[in-house]
Amino acid sequence: MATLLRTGACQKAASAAHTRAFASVAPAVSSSRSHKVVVVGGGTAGMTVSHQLLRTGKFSQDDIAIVDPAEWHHYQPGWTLVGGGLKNKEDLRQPLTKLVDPKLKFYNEQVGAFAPEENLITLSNGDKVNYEQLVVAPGINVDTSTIKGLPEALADPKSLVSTIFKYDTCDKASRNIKDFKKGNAIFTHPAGAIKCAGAPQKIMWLASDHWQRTGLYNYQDPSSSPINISFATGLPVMFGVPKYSATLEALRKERGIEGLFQHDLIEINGDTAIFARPDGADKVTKKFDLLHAVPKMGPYAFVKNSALADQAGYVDVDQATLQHKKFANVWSAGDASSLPTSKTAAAITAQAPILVSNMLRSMNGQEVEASYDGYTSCPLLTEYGKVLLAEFKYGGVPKETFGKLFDQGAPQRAFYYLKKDFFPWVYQNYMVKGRWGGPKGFIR
Ligand code: UQ1
Repeated sequence: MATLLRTGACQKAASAAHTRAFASVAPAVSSSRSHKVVVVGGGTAGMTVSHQLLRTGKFSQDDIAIVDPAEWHHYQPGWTLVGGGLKNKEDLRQPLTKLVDPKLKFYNEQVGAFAPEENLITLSNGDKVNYEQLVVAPGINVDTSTIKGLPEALADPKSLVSTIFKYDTCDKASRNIKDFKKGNAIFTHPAGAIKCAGAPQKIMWLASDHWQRTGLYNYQDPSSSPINISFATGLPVMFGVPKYSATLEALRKERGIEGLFQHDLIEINGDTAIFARPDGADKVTKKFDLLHAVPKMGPYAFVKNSALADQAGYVDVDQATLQHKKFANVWSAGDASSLPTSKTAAAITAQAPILVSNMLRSMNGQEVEASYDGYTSCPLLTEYGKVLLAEFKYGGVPKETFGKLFDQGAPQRAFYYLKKDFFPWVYQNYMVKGRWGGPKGFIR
């Protein structure tokens, strides 16, 4: 598809040159690479924002441009379901060229650099693209090389090392869990910011449930089971929100899972996992037979090294308006933003409409509104058939959609079907098209 589009563009350029040759007029210089809005990133945030902007009806053909070098758009929240053997990974991706509305200009290219003082970006092919408004939403880098030995272990088809945080290995996680009959299984969660902070343990809850159902693990008497399970997390607690953390900590104990808190995986060496401890304490080594590892994550270099970044390297936006703190025509949402909330697709359901509304207000000379409260959500699979639907805002304060109907502090069967069936469906059919507002429902 990308090739087709490029061919189309070339043909247009060729016929324009032909016309000019006849009229013997000097060619105009790149006048078309100028847009009202440029959106960097064709992931969840970039696609949702672009299509919501388009659906306001205030933009014409090519007024809005999307920049992304990727061939595929992935539904990443589904990779946990792949790891749990509940979905095929191929069903959770679509060619980006197919998803981008034809009214949008699509640059299938990487960003080289930002020049916010000049209202332009440079693509890695050297082209300059001008904008009136810029949305920066390229996501974060899930960098497997942040753990020594991890890239090699993941690439080895025979190793029982996997991660659901990568398309390439999310199905390996499922195979490893099914093939595993005996030994130490370690599931890790790194120190530092990651996307979907619940996923590292979702895969563990599913694995323990699977092993329990197949007679390889006994919740009541784990020490007599052929499999031992440990959760090694860089954090001091199971989850950042006290209400849900209490439930998850109780569940960990109920299932006899060892909790290794403030253990941050830094290296894999054969069948040994090496963990850093806080405050200069000695490293801890553990033998494993199965390892589910979660890499550290961080901003991409082209964001981190730009004038748009805060100290940590994220796009420095106001936490309530999503407007950049220095450049009033720059906006951000999603994983690349500095918004101090948990990085999820659910968060983008709340962020995107606020970004869109504030950008339009700003273009009309109106004041922006401080309306984002940090809403985010993490549907935590705790077993095959149950999900704990954590929903919260800034400060780790619960903000629950179904609190009147269900106890959201406990895993529920209905939420399992939301996570497994409804969210993937509504995402592919409505959210990427700008027509899903999360807890607020469908948009027009
Ligand atoms: C949501 O809208 C959404 O988007 C499709 C998700 O998918 C990743 C979610 O996980 C959640 C929790 C929401 C929020 C919507 C409701 C109805 C709670």
